[in-house]
This record gives sequence, structure tokens and C-alpha cells, in this order.
Amino acid sequence: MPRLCPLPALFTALAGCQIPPGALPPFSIPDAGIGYADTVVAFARGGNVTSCVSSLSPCGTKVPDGGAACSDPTPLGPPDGKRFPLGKGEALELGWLCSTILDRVGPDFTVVGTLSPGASAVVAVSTNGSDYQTLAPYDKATSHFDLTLLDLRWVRFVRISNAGGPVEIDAVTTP
Ligand SMILES: [Ca+2]
Repeated sequence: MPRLCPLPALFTALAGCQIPPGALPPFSIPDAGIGYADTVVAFARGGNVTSCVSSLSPCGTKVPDGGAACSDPTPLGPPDGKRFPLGKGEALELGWLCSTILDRVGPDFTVVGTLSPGASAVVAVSTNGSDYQTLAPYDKATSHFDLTLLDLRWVRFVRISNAGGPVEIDAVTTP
């Protein structure tokens, strides 16, 4: 079942509910990439942080007991017009268990979603699901992200944190 982590310190709580060492499936780098996020790792909504860590499974393995919220496919897969809403103080962590986001020439991934006027979010990335580095804001001007900014060769996790105004996430895609 998903674990609930206490607030406040939302983002600290998110980080504190992350994947234990050894939980990640083995994989090889580089990876061609399937092209989109395949796993909801955790999310903060309505004052609670839900970690889906216990439902993380190797690529292609059916999630046995992640609970309905952790199995929500809304922000996964290619863009389909169905969106995961993020209100003030809410955040979403997505994983690439079936592929890897590589630093290529130019932008490496794109956040597909909708932003109300003046709304924005903060995008952070991680190689291990525990240690995140802030990459750039997601706003009307910026939806493409480049790992070169952090001198990272690859990542497998992306956190999107609402920084103000309604934000809805449809998908996060790689080229
Ligand atoms: Ca790049």
C-alpha cells in the first residue's frame, strides 16, 4: 500500500519517502528511451504525501499492490489530453523504470501540460529517486529541459512542484 508521509516540509517529506537502496531494477546506460514517464513514484496532494515506493517494479512488471492513486496513469505514457492537477504546494514525482533520460544535444525532455495564466512549477531531476537537483522552472516560456544545465549525463526521475497557480501535467516526454 502507498505510504503517507507527514507534512510540513513537503519536499523534504517527498525526499524522505523515496526508494530504498537496492529497490531499483537493474538497467544499462545508455538506453534508447521509450519516450515518456512510466511510473508514478510519489505525489503530494491535499496536504498529504503519498509514496508509491512499495509498488515500484521492474519495467514491464504489473504493479501488484500500489493502490489506485499510485496506479493513476494520467501523467504516464504519451500525451493524451488527460492531466494530473497540481495545486498550490502539490508535487508529482515520475520515474523512468523502462528507459533513461539521456543528455543529448539540445533539450532532453519536455513537460506537456497546461498552465493557468501566471502559474508556474519547479522541475527537479534525480538519478536515484532520492537526491534531486533543481533544473529549471516550468512556465509559459519553458517546457523543454536540458540536463546539460546540471552537467548530468542521464536521469531517471523528474519531480514537478507547483510554484503558484493551477498546473496540470499530461505527460513528460523524451525526444
Ligand atoms: Ca541536452
